Amino acid sequence: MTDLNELAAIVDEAARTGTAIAQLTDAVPGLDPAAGYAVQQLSIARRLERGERRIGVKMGLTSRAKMRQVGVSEVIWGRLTDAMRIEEGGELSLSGRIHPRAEPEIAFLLKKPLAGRVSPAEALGAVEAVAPAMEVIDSRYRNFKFSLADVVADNASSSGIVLGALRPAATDIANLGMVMRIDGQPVQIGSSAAILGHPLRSLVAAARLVAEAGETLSPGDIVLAGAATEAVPLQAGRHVRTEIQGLGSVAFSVR
Ligand code: OOG
Ligand code: MG
Repeated sequence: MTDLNELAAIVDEAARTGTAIAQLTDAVPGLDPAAGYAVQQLSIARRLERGERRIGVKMGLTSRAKMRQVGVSEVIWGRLTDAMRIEEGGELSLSGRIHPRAEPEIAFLLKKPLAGRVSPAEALGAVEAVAPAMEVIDSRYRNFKFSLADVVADNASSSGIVLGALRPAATDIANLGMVMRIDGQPVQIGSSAAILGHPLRSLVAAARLVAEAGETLSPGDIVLAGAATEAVPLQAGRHVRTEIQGLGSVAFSVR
């Protein structure tokens, strides 16, 4: 029998030290997505034991562009901790990271608990604010290659998040143009409509998926809706900025 705790220690150690590893499914071909989520939960427990604090969740593979880029076509989710926060306008260090990529995101900040099967209107009712955001993903697997169970076990490649200024929950986010630039050059252009047709659907899915894991979204939680475009590799010295129509911009520098 596979020891899920052992697998959790492997992905956690890879993330903690920034060391690439083989896909877990190479050694454990029978690892299914449910076991992958169990590994994720155990690996996050290790982070919490080290003093990190849970700050919300991130949804992943909620757009065609993302699914195509990584070759996995299933919506996934992961857990965010305070250690992943990057200050808006601040610096992201490459040290301790393997092959980080940036992607444009929309973030929800919640004011009410949310879990289970909820309507888009109920989901919106739990939102305190929305914000332009970027996520830094850094798969712990060599060459950024993984199966569904692998990426789920690896906490959906979570590595960093940066949030821009908060906007009212009533802001229309259905179809907002977004541009991500590196050193001023556009590297990705997309629309929030690429996120499951409407980013709010991603929050609806988050409520359902966390409930399946016996958890809830809580007041104060951040929920990332998932990238609308492909992610772009990062190099030292670059400035990364995303502007979202009507939401403003968010930026960081890489060192
Ligand atoms: C998995 C994480 C996907 C998103 O926004 O779609 C994700 C990956 O691409 O490595 O964060
Ligand atoms: Mg993402």
